[in-house]
Amino acid sequence: MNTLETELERAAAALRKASRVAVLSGAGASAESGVPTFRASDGLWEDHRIEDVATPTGFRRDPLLVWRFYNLRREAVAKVHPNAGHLALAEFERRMPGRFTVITQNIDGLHQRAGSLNVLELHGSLARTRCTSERCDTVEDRGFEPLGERPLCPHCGGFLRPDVVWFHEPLPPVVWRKAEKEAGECDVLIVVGTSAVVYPAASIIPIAREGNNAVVIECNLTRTDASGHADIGLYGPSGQTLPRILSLL
Ligand code: BJW
Repeated sequence: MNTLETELERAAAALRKASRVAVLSGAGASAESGVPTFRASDGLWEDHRIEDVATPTGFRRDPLLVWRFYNLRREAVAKVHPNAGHLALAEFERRMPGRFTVITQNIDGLHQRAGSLNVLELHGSLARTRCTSERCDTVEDRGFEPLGERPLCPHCGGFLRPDVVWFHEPLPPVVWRKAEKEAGECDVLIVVGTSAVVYPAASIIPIAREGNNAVVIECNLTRTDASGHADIGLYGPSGQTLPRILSLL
């Protein structure tokens, strides 16, 4: 088994040679900012049933409960800041503009707040609302202003929902097509802070391998479902490992 030092050197060598780099990030990328992950023992799915708060059926059944869940998360995210891992990824992009893409499952906007420009949000955004009335369907960025228990559309009075992707819902098609393209064309894929159990997001990893035979670098606290596809494993907090790769470039 290689040491962390060796793996960092190998990651830096792969990145030095790369012409296109993509990142697949998950909740662990924001953990050091104080945003809870989903599947940890103290994670969001410990206290909430997925079917209640993260499915269209749950929302139809009890929209107040779902809005309470998302409003609490909106308030919490408004108070946190990007961590050293987010900042390192933004710096990578500055060093290879137009050739670096962050494909994120996160809805917290922290990559963008760290300065990343080319960000594809697979699962939507905590800041945005979407009108559930088919005739309206307006999507708006409401930032982190308080939204109330059952917010209504300012344009048509219809019920609003968070503009996020719940289980059994399709990913936004344009975003997904761009993500597939970036993954298929990259020569390095950095997989940061995801358990890689949720699809189709997790299929970005085989897409990158099969597309351009990308070198896959996993940055996580532990091995995951992605580890079998990874060429390089950087096991430790991504707020530490990502800046260390940067310092070797
Ligand atoms: C650190 C760290 C540190 C900690 N440093 N690391 C194919 C196979 C099997 C199932 C399916 C399939 N295709 C579809 C499915 C069904 C389903 C699915 O995937 N189910 C599986 C769970 C079995 N997928 C869907 O339903 C998707 N839709 C779909 O497929 O639609 C098809 C369709 C087509 C046409 C019409 C209709 C439908 C949608 C999935 C949506 C997922 N949504 C959520 C909620 C989003 C909104 C919100 O945030 O509230 O997305 S669920 C939740 O999981 C959230 C996350 O983005 C996602 C992934 O979680 P993530 O980020 O990996 O977090 P964790 O907690 O799991 O992991 C954290 C990791 O960080 C851990 O590994 C830690 O070790 C690590 N970590 N600290 C580095 N400091």
